[in-house]
Amino acid sequence: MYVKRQKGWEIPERLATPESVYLNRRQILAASGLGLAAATLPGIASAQTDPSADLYPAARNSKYTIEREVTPESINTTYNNFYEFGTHKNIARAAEALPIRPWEVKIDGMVENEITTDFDTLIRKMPLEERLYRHRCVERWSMTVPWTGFPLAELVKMAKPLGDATYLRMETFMMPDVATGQKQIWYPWPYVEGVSMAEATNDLAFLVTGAYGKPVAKSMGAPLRLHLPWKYGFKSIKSIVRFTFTDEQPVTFWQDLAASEYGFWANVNPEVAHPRWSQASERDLTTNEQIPTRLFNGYAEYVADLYVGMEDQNIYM
Ligand SMILES: Nc1nc2c(c(=O)[nH]1)N[C@H]1C(S)=C(S)[C@@H](COP(=O)(O)O)O[C@H]1N2
Ligand SMILES: [Mo]
Repeated sequence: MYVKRQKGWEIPERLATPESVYLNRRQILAASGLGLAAATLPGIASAQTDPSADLYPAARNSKYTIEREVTPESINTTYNNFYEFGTHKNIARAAEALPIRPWEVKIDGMVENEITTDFDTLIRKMPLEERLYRHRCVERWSMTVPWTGFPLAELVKMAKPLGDATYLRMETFMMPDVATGQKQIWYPWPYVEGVSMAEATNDLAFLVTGAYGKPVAKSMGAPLRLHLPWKYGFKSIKSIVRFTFTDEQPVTFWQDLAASEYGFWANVNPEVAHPRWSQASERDLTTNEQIPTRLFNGYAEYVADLYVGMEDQNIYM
């Protein structure tokens, strides 16, 4: 029996996934003293193996509520770019092999104190919230995602960067035996991304730990990935293990591969074409409709002022 229990900040019923219904059921079972019995049921037992599961769902931040429909979870978890597991979209099964516990996160470079922390210790220090964000891939498709996570600015605050630090470099795991894409040595592994300090501390820059009201799926970058909704999707690095504060602009994975096609800034702009295709429109995977692309993916009011005076720097590529 499924008892309906909804607070204002929860995902509306029409958007609720089977899994979030399931999670509610698990919480009800636990509350009624049936937790032990529940643990013997397959599926429920595996939900309990994620040590951060009790942190979800987090309250939604209504500031970022948007007009588009949330993309069904089944699309978001199975249509992915995650080159570590293959150069096609169908990597979800392969990504299940990624061991996400224990997960060590290193914060180093130009900081007061270098920190190595366990992911579960880190997440419990951070203010989790849910945000609905648009995601625009450079390949001209888009989704709308109910992320859970915390502002990247909170991690910066914890790291106490030195005054000279002007960029934040981020790095994905390196495990070629598990992520066999990393055996393709012509790619510059590990995946690297970077942002300026002004970008890192902008309100919109979000470190994701969850989606759809529970820990984020491995295919989407568990246990910790970035989301920068005003930039092309490749900037939103998955499964991060290292944050390095530096005074040098990092060379990113895609820049290293093809600097003339994928730049450092990569801000969404419908009027600046990719060298091989127009960026004027995108396919919304929720509706399968072709829709116009917006400047900064619709987030200009939050970020346009970050780039004033930088027009000579290819900020839209
Ligand atoms: N480590 C890593 N991060 C990555 C990628 C990748 O291949 N490896 N692909 C990027 C690209 S191109 C996109 S569009 C998004 C896709 O995120 P999603 O699969 O959750 O939609 O992840 C980005 N982060
Ligand atoms: Mo992408």
